[in-house]
Amino acid sequence: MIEVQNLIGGKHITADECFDDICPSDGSIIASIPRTMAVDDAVSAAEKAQPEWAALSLEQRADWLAIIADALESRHEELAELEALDTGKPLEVAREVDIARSIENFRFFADFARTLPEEVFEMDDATNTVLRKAVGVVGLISPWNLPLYLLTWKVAPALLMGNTIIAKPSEITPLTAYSFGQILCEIGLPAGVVNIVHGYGPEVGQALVEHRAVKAISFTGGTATGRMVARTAAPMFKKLSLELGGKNSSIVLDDADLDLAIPGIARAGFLNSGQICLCGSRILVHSSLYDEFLTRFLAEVEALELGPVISKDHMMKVLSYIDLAVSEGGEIEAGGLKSEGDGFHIEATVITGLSHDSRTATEEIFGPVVTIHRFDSDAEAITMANCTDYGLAGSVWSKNRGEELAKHIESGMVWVNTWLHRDLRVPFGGIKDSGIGREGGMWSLGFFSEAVNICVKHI
Ligand code: TXE
Repeated sequence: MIEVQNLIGGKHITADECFDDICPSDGSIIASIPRTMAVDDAVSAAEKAQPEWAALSLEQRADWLAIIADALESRHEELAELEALDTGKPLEVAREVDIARSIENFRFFADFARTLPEEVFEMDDATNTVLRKAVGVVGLISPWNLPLYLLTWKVAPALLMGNTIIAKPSEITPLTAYSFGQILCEIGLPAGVVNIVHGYGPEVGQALVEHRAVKAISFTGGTATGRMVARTAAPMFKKLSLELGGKNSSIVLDDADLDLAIPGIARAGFLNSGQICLCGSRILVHSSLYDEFLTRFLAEVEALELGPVISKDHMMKVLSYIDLAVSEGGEIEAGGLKSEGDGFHIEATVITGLSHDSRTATEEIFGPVVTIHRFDSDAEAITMANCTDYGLAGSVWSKNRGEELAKHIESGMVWVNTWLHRDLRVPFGGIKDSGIGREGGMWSLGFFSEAVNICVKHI
C-alpha cells in the first residue's frame, strides 16, 4: 500500500487525514491520499522559491528540463507500471503513450527554448524589445485520464518561463504525480519550485484557484468543473487556460480509404477506453459506404482489448448513457454491458439508429461508446459535425477532400486521414464549451509568461 504525500518546499509531508485510492482493474485499495489543506504552505514555498528560479537564464531552466526528462526516462518502466495500476489502462498504453509523452514534454520544451528568436521590432527612431517575464506562482490542475502526461504538459512550459508551481493532480490517480515529486527531489530541483498538493477538487483545487498569490490557473478536466474554476478565477483577473471536454466527430467521406479509416476510427473511438477528450465518439459515414463500414468496423471493434474505465461512479455514468441511447431509439450493434469480473470494465459499445442531435450523440460520455450516423452530402456532414456544444477536435477520412472539409469543422483541431498525430509546436485546445486558450509550443510559453515591451528612443 502506497502512502501518497504532499510535496511542499522540497519535503514530502505525512498527512493527518487520508482517503483511499482505488484500483479500477479490481476495485482494491492501492494507496492512501492526503486530505490535508496544504495550499497555503505550498503557496508560501512557491513564493519563496520564485525569485531565484526566475533569475536563472532561459538556457539554465532548459537544462533543468533536460535533466528532468533524463530522470523520468531512467524510471520509464516503473512509472508506466504505476500509471497502469492507478488508471487500469494496459501497461503497453501507459508505457508507449503516457510515460513516453511525459518524457517528451520536458525534452520538447528544453529543445524548443533553444530555438526561440529574439523579439525585436525596429522603428525609425526607436527599438522595441519584447521580454517574456514569469507570471509568478501558478496553479496546475490536471485530470485522471492521462495523469502524468497532462500534468507534465503544463509543468514543463511553466518551469521554463520562470514560474514556480503548485500542482493539483486528480484525486483519482495520484500515484505518478507522487513519484514525479520524489524524482524531482532526488535530482535536486531547488526546493519550492514544484509543490504538489493532493486531495479532493472542491477542497484543495478550489483553495488553489481562490488563492490571491496564485497568478495563473491552467486547468484540464470536465466542462462543468471548468465553469466553476472560471467563476472563481475570472473576477480575480488571473490568467486562465481551460482545456475541457469534447464530443468529436470522425467523418468518413465517400472517397475514403476504408483500409485506413476503419482501424484509425476504431483507435480514435476506443483508445484509453474512450477516456480521452480527443476521442472520436460520433462517427459520421457517407451513405454509399455505410453498410460496408459498419460490417468491417464491428469486426475491428470485436478484436479490441480494452482496460476498465476509471471508477465505479464513472462506470455507472457510462452505463446510464447506454440506457439513454436505447430509450432514444438506438440499436446496440456491439457491447452495451459491464464485462464479467471485478473492476470497472465496460464492453466496447457501438450504437446506430440515433439522430445525430440526440443526447447520446451530442453529450460527452467519456467511455468506450460510439454512435454511428449516415449522411448524404459534405454539407450535411458539416452540419452534423457542428451540432454539439463542444468544439475540441475531429477527424476527416477522404482521399481528396479532407482538408477542404476540415476548414468547416467548428473545433480547435482537425486531423485528416489520421488521429492523435501531434507536433508539439502546434496549438492544442478547443472552442465553444471545450475551453479557452491553447497549449503547445509558443502558445504554452505565452500563457506562462507576461510579455513586456521595452521601447528605447534612439538619442
Ligand atoms: O473531472 P474534474 P472528473 C471530463 C469527462 C469526465 C468529467 C468529469 O467527461 O466524466 O470530465 O471528470 C479538480 N476547483 N473529463 O470528475 O472533476 C479535480 O480534483 C478546482 C475531461 O475527474 O473536472 C481534478 O484534479 N479544481 C478531461 C481536476 O479538477 C477542481 C479529462 C479535473 O477533475 C474542482 C477528465 C474545483 N471546484 C475528465 N473540482 C479532458 N478534457 O481531458 C474538481 N477539481
